[in-house]
Amino acid sequence: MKKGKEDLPRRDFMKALASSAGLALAGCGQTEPPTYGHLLRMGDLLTYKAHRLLLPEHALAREYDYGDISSVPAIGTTNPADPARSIYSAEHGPVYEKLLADEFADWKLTVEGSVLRPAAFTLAELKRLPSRTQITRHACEEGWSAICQWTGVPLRSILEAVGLQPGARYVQFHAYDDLADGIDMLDALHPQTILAYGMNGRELPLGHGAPLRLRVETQVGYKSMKFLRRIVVTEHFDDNGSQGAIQNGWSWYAGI
Ligand SMILES: Nc1nc2c(c(=O)[nH]1)N[C@H]1C(S)=C(S)[C@@H](COP(=O)(O)O)O[C@H]1N2
Ligand SMILES: [Mo]
Repeated sequence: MKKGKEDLPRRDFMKALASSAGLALAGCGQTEPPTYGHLLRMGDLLTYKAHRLLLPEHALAREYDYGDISSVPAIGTTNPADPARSIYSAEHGPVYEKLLADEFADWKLTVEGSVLRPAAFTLAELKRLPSRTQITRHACEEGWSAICQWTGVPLRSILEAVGLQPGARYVQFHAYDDLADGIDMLDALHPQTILAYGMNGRELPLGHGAPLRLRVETQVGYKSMKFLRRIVVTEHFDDNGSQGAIQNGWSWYAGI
């Protein structure tokens, strides 16, 4: 029997669809975001492309007034030194415990990868850089939201300080509970994307990611990584293997 269009197996059709969207289905690792080779992630890709197409490059998330500030629960990891937590790193947990005991005097944020001048910043160094304070709504993927004031250094300033290599396209964040996740360069250079060390006018509390957390105001809650230890700039999309936040079934791109 001649193979007509109708006979094209569904799998082949989906493959054709995927490759027409410019995706490599076979093999993982270096596929384009945010499907990383999974057919079921096609919806994520549509959201990503639609946002990138329709929204002005650096459209600002809404900022609120002091009076709007609400209480905010501490969610997920609230102390990376606690082995009883569901996410705990036997390697980084004990390191965090020591840093916490010394009030982060020896803490440093490493910034490396596709950069011209890899560096490590102390908290004092970060606080000496020009800061940004913003009152924004944190929207958790689980359905709650809260309004909070964040103070920190724009990620853009750090990337400018270390200098991006020409092929740099993604920024990956590594935390003390061993979670890892990334964002693209557009979100990384967004003026409201900050590395926050202050919350509601005080030092960032332990449960909320001390001493430094990411705030990505253009995406939902889990993209704002707490307890930062390392930033890696990459040329290719990276799902961060078993440490990747997307292994929980979350979307890599969760724009709002
Ligand atoms: N390192 C790390 N970052 C994290 C998490 C986590 O468990 N570990 N939880 C995420 C989720 S799901 C949310 S909603 C926010 C919660 O931030 P909060 O505890 O300040 O409310 O942090 C995000 N960042
Ligand atoms: Mo969340």
